[in-house]
Amino acid sequence: MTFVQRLATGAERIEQHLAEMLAKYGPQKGSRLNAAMAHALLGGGKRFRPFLVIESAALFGVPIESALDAAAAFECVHCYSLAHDDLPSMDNDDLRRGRPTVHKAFDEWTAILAGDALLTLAFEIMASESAHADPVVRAQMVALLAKAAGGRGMVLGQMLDLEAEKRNEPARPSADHIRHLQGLKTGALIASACEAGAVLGAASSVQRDALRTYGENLGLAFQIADDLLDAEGDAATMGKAAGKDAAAGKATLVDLIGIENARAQLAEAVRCAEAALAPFGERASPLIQAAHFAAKREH
Ligand code: GRG
Repeated sequence: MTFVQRLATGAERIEQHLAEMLAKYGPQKGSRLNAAMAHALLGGGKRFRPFLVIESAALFGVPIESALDAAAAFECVHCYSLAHDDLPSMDNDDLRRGRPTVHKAFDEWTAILAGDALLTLAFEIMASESAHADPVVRAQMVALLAKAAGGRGMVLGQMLDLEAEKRNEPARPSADHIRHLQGLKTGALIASACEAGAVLGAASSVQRDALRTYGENLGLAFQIADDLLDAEGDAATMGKAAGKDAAAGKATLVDLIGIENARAQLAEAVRCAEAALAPFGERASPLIQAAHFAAKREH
């Protein structure tokens, strides 16, 4: 099975589980809130973060069935963040995953509430007995997800990003500042998804740190690849259709360090991601392929 097939097979499985979780813990079927949450959560997306939870856990012999709840919880947080990121007051996007964004398909207040409900759904799933038999492990997973998503993680990254875009603060962002905000906005959830697999698998602290290091470098590669795609798209169209960040007047890492340096940093991030997995040998092959996949970002 190729990596893309493996990712797609996992995505089908997670899609089914997400639908089950929404039916089990979500608002009444047929209600407007349920429909908006389903719109945000189901029918699209690579399901990359769930894949990372499942494959990281598999390194420690955890079967996919035992990792599905944790994987779904990460995807709920991701989908909430996309629904809110797309709002008129944030990125103001009309399309997501080839379909109207939640506020376009419904309205703004429904999109806000659907996002809120997806965020809390994530924690209900993670705290449920089926997420892990041991309540201590469940509490660790809840804490890991909260830290990644919250005011010292993804939300802070979004805050710094919007401060840069809408308030021009800082006036001259450094490459380090951009890396820091991207590490929080995109990287925190990706790195924690990898670490969550280790927690599910009762990994040693050394193994857990290795998965975290892998995930941090993977997140970095994911984001640099996205910036490069944006920049190379601009170059290819000679500025006729500027990438979203450029159009928003946002400085990207590529603006500050140039395409060649960004490519070099991307290669280095993939190399560090691979190196972190060396102790796991051949078994880490799906995760190594995931790093190369993220670095391509043609998807
Ligand atoms: C609103 C609190 C809050 C946070 C927003 C949405 C977000 C945090 C970050 C994503 C911003 C963004 C568009 C970054 C570019 C790369 C990226 C993370 C794309 C979306 O993730 P994918 O490619 O999407 O995994 P799918 O649809 O496959 O799930």
